[in-house]
Amino acid sequence: MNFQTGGRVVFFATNNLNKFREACMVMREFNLAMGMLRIKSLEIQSENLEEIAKFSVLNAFEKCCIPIIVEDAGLFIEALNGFPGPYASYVYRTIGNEGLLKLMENVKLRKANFRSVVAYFSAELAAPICFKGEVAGEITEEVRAGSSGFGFDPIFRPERSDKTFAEMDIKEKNMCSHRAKALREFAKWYIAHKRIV
Ligand code: ITT
Repeated sequence: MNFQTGGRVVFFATNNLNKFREACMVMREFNLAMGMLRIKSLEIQSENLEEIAKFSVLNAFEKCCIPIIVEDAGLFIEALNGFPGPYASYVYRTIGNEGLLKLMENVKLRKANFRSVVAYFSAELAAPICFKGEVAGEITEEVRAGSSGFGFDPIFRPERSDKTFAEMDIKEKNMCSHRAKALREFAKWYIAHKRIV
């Protein structure tokens, strides 16, 4: 692979193709391209998404030695005191959407939010830099899968929308998603920092 890209290609260490597709579309808004690096970066257990993302990006950088981002997301459900939070991946794999809906049976307060932290690291930096995004919404009463999305998308309906994330296409999800917001903050910083347009 040729890494002489003049900084116009941002490399994203992830194994999640859905996250990568969403990120590519956001980067295009800024005239940046994105490359996917399927590096299995270590994830620490922590209640803090920023801590997890910082650790992961340093670990990814050690493996690839090029400027790199990682993104860590969590779903925080108010009535469950923030569960599953940063443990979203494990909870999705174990009890899944149906299991979460079961935990929410007869629960009237269905407020939840998705949070995202993008962490960037390159050799020029002393420490990773983080960018955050958040979207408020609620957990639906049933799975509303639509034709798009992944993970908890079929049970999360963002505020001011009739649709779940899974009922939206990527463009629509990116208009309000936690990930798109964090990535836009990153892209603005990156362009200013790299002095590219
Ligand atoms: P990486 O390789 O990038 O770490 P991952 O799938 O492990 O991919 P995260 O740790 O960020 O990604 O997210 C954990 C899980 O949370 C993810 O597997 C989904 O089940 C869920 N999730 C994250 N972002 C989501 C989103 O935008 N919509 C729905 N579910 C999401």
